[in-house]
Amino acid sequence: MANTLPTSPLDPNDRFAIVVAEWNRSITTKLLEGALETLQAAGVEETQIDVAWVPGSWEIPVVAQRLAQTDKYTSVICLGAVIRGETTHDKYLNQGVSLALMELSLALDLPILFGILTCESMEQAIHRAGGNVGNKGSECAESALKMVGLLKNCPAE
Ligand code: RBF
Repeated sequence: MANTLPTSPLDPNDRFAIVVAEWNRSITTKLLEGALETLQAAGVEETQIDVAWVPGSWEIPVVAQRLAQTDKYTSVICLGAVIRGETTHDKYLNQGVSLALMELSLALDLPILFGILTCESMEQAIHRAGGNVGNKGSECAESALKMVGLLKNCPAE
């Protein structure tokens, strides 16, 4: 029988940082609300959560990196909404930010969650920020909780 690595329960010392972009604030506020509700429903106290607002999604990685490097947080949740415009700006934003966050997560061995919507339209974003496709901020927080619990049982080395 294969051995399934267990998931540890939350610890009062677990701390969560949320980095959220102001750009498309009507969407990102909902993503943040979803993330906060999910963390708190799982038993995370407000005092265990720090939120940092950045101007746009492009600025998320540097702040996520700064927070992740402190060793103060068990997870960093990144929230933003990139919506395609008339130019290819969104492509560079999405590629740059997604790659930076993945590299950061691997380099620091920390769950850094990618909760940045990459939408074709505002309508798509509304659906994913508490609309008929759920709340991706909330789903991102659920993933953070699972990763925090699992990594405690993944052998290091
Ligand atoms: N930031 C976002 O988080 N979502 C966007 O959809 C978005 N679109 C942008 C479109 C243009 C043309 C520009 C110049 C910036 C946009 N930004 C967006 C802001 C970006 O993340 C960053 O804050 C600025 O480029 C300053 O570095």
